[in-house]
Amino acid sequence: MKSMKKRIVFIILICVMMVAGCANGASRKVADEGTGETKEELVTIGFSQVGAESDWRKENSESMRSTFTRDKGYELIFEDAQQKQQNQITAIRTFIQREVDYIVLAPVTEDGWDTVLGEARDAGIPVIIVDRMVNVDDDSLFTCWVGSDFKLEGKKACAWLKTYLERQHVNPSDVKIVDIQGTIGSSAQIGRTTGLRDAVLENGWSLLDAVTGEYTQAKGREAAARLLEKYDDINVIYCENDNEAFGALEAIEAAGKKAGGNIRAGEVMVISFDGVSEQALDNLRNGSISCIGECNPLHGPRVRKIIENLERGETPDKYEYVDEDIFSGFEDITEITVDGTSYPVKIMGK
Ligand code: GZL
Repeated sequence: MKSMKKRIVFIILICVMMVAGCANGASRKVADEGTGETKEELVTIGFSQVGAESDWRKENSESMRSTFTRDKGYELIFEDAQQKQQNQITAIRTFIQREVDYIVLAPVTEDGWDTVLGEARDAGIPVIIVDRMVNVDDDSLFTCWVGSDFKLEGKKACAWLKTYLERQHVNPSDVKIVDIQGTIGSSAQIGRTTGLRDAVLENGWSLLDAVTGEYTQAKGREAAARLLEKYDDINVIYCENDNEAFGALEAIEAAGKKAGGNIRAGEVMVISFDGVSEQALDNLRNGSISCIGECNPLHGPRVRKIIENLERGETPDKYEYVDEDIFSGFEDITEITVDGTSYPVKIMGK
């Protein structure tokens, strides 16, 4: 009787565990090598993160950490590369040695990944690219990518700028722009820079100079100060993320100028990207930053959906683009058009 009772209890336990496991949407049931009994195993994810250079990055890291928790059936191994590609390559090799179930890579720049992604493929470990893109000869080196259309972000911000300048009757030949770029060679920098350069050519604006701010406030301030010293006719500073814009605002004030939209009165307009912090949204409300192209950092749930698909043996989309808005504090521009498509502008109330 006893053994029968034990067997019934055992079967009930397995059923409970399987139901609980399904509810989690992760963890795997595996046979214990010793006893042969079924046991739960967490899905292990090795995540190589760029660093902690910006508010966006911190939000992105938090999104990944709060999504891949043990109670949801995951073990997350988080490696911060401090913005160095070699650290990411080392982290990926460590993940391979630890035989993780998935590798998630947020690549600092686009080039230089073919060899290490080949090692991950040879080890049979799926690689999900998140945020920025990798530039590889063979796209079977990664399973899929999820992130932003950075060139569209740049186009939207420049479409807003064009609309604004026309409303203010500013002559295109009087528009003198400097570009504080992101990390050179990163997809976000390449896309936002290209969006600006195309708009400069299309609209007859002047792009006086471009200098990297490495997506940080300190470097953004240094770059803006140098440019304001070098050129006395700058009236638009295009910052490739909010932290650079915060630095540029400090430099504008230190140069005895005023940040704002009234270019004809000598104000310096600041354009930016991300829109993830209250500080950025407050700058929109007080007009010191005129427009922000949204860049959404909340990739944790998106990556989890991809992994759950893969766990079920399904094939995710190779490329998944995130829909994003554009923000401003100037109430009279409520939509912009890019390549024939209209996009609403989210007005940040005072
Ligand atoms: C964009 C992301 C960029 C952000 C910056 O998806 O890669 O890197 O715009 C961040 O804030 O540092």
